[in-house]
Amino acid sequence: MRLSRILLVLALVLAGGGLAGAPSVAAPRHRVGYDAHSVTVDGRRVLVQAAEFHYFRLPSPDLWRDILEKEKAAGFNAISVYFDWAFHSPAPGVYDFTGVRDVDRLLRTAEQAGLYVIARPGPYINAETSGGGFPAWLKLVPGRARSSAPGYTAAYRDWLGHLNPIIARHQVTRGGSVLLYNVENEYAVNTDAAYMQDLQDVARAAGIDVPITTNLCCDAGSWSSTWGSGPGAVQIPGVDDYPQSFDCGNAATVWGPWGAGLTERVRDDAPVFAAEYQAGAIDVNNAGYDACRELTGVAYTRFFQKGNLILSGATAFNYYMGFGGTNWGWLPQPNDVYTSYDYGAAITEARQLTAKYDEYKRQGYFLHAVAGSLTRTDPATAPSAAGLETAARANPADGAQFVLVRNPGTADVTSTLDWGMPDGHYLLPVTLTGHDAKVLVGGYALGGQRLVASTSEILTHETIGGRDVAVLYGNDGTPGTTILRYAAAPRVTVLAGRVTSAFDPAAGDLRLDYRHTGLARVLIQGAGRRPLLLLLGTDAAAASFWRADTAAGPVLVRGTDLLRSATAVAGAVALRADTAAAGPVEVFTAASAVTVDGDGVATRRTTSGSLLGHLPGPERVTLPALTGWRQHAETPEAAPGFDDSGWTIAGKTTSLSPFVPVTLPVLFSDEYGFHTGDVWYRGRFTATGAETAVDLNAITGKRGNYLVWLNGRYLGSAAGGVEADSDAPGNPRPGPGTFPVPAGLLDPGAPAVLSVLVQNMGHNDDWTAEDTRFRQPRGLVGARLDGSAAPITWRIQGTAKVDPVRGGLNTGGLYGERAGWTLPGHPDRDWPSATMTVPAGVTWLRTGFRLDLPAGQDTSVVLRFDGTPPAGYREIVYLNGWQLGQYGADLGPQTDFVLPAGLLRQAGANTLAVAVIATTPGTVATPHLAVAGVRRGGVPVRDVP
Ligand code: IPT
Repeated sequence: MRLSRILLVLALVLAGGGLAGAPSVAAPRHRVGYDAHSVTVDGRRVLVQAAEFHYFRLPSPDLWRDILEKEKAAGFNAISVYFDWAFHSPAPGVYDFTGVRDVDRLLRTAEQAGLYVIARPGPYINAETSGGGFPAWLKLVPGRARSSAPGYTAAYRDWLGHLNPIIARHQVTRGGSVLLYNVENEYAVNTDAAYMQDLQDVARAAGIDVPITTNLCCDAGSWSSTWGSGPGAVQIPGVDDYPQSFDCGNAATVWGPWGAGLTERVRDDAPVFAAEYQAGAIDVNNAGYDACRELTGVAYTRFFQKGNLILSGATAFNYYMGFGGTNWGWLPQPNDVYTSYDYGAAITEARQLTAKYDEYKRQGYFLHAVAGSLTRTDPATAPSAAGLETAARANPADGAQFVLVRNPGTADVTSTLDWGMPDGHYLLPVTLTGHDAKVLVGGYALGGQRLVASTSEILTHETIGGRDVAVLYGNDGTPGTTILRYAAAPRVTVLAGRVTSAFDPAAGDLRLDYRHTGLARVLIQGAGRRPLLLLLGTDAAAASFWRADTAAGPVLVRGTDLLRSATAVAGAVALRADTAAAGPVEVFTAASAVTVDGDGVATRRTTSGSLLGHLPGPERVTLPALTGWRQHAETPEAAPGFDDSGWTIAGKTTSLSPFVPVTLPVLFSDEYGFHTGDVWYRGRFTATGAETAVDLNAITGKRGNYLVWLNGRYLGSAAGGVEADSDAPGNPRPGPGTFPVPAGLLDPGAPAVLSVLVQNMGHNDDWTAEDTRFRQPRGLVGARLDGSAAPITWRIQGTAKVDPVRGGLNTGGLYGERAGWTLPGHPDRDWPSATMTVPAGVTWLRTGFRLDLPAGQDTSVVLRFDGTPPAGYREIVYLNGWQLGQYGADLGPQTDFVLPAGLLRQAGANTLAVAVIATTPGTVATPHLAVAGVRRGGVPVRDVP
């Protein structure tokens, strides 16, 4: 390691707030177990509520904390994390776990946020990442991938040998937060039990002692009966389920085409685990991620996710994705995704919270509140309600009932719930809008109260300052009934809203009837129970609450746009919270004073016993215009005289790829160690003058193309071959291009040079565990001259060297990339002012801008192209050297490219570089900066070195 690198690593370690990897000495160790009903920690049942998060899709480690705090604030108690082998390993034996790859820091951040972790190290992860997480160099390792073949085994053992010790020291059993360890991913097609067993043996040998799980594809029977027992079987099998499909283009009408979304039980001795439950979608038909968010929106979230919990009895789930992030650099697998991996998730790529987030919070708080009962239930007799579907589960020990009521149709249904339970038999009016679902609770110990039944759903209940505070909710305008039991008539004071109450002394039932409008407040006192403040609101009112725990008990907060944490400090409660606008804040707390982000808040006590104050909003943000663009022509490789003597000779005649080259030599770029981004070829031959055309074949992956020059003359471009071409015997010549040779261009007997720029859009995944798919080559796979048999000798050039900070997936082999034109320090003062008019080939644009964004607030900035993406060229965008986006009509619908704080210097100078790759001459679009969201608060974000 060079000294500068050592110093850099040291700086990163110190910036991370501690010595990477040092186990925290005082951390308590815990026991993780499980039975047929749930996972347990120290014998206590845990309802695992996980959101999937990919650190490798958010290249700014301080922002990991932002997202994890947002997941926690929605009620999730866990994240599920893939570890992307390719992201850490640019070459065999080379592993990087520093900077944006510092997974030790990620796991520490999860611990600090109070989130369990489901660790998913693959080796295969799918996840729409290039190679499905396999580093492209694995294409050159003999032995079928995802099997116990020796070459593959040695490779993945090396990966896990680096990663497992980091995961191991962060296990719950050692005071960390890794709760489960997931081997492989949807190992559905191959059936190599020895491989599955070895992954587990390797993990155990590295000290992994938490339960091992795997995510089965689609339904429990998809591999073989040995999933339940026998070699390769895991302790807690999980099942993936995507009931809404990925048809974002038809979001308005799609409803469960891929099944009812019920997680199957795989083993009788393990809990039902929804290992990946759909919470968004990849945008396979370029509809845009807002359409994917609609496809998997609030109605879906209520109907399917609530339904699954009660119908399947799952007590562990992982919503895929909680936050999708960005396929920066050459991270994406080319067939299904583009730069954005927003996924239509509840938290957008620009880190903004959506209506779906509100729904997660309503469900997440509920599950948090009732977990003690809901983690040990059996199916129970369901109440009936005409026109509605019902199902129920009950806890045999405490008798609590959880009743699913859902409306399978699209029209509103008003019905009567005929509900028999230990506390009595009730007929209760219910109204459900189309496709809505509720989980109602009866016979339940709600804090110090007895909840007989309610047709409102529980958001949460807390014991705060010696009284219970419960928040119940229902759709705006619908009726609600809540029945509580008392030995004698309690004192009922309606503090706000219209609520009628009646006490039935025979049953001991206090019945409250109301309509859900705004937020009604009822104080119930006496009758031998501690006081209860009942807050009855609409869905929107429920979503306005935030909860957090402190050492002095929980707090509830209304009026902020996020509550990141709460701490009890000497009679006060210190909140970390975000606001989108100035406005009132209400805090339900035992404390007598409130601070927000360190500032005292003047408050007064309300009749509800809460503290009411006022919070400021964020400052207005103005972003600079992007001006002063400079332009530089590129593509010197097209010129016949270009010096390629330093390039690699491409002369191999054999390859490990099952793909048979159309012509020899083998020109597959991976064979020569060029795995990422654009690759140049230069072929030399002696002209005869009889050449009529150049015939090429190239495989780029979907959305790729290649550009061809002969003796410096641009001949045109063609689309590269795609994934399907690897296993189609009837299509032995993928990505064909025939380029007529212009008359007079070649002199008989003279040397001629063919220059070809081939885009490698990323590597196919290996979902089907077939080498044909994963080992499909990239680059030229055939080259012939029509009219001449003259041999062509080739040289190849790709990425010049791995960027020590940004990693092996950041840049490809464009001249500007090899020469550092992407980097902030590159001297571009001599570049002429941009005309924005470009010839076919590669042209670079650069500009700089300064930001001085207000401190103490979170400004999410995007680079925005106006109008629809253009045909004929694509733009690769680099911010301060980091490749953050690819824009163009044939790449997808994306027009906004997130510039994450940390990579974006929020106070200082920034450099934008854009590589324009044009297949035809034209005028290019220039982007501008735009704000995707502003909040007062946020987390401190330091510049990524
Ligand atoms: C499931 C994969 O396990 C996950 O990695 C990701 O690719 C997801 O799909 C789609 O985004 S596979 C399932 C859809 C069959």
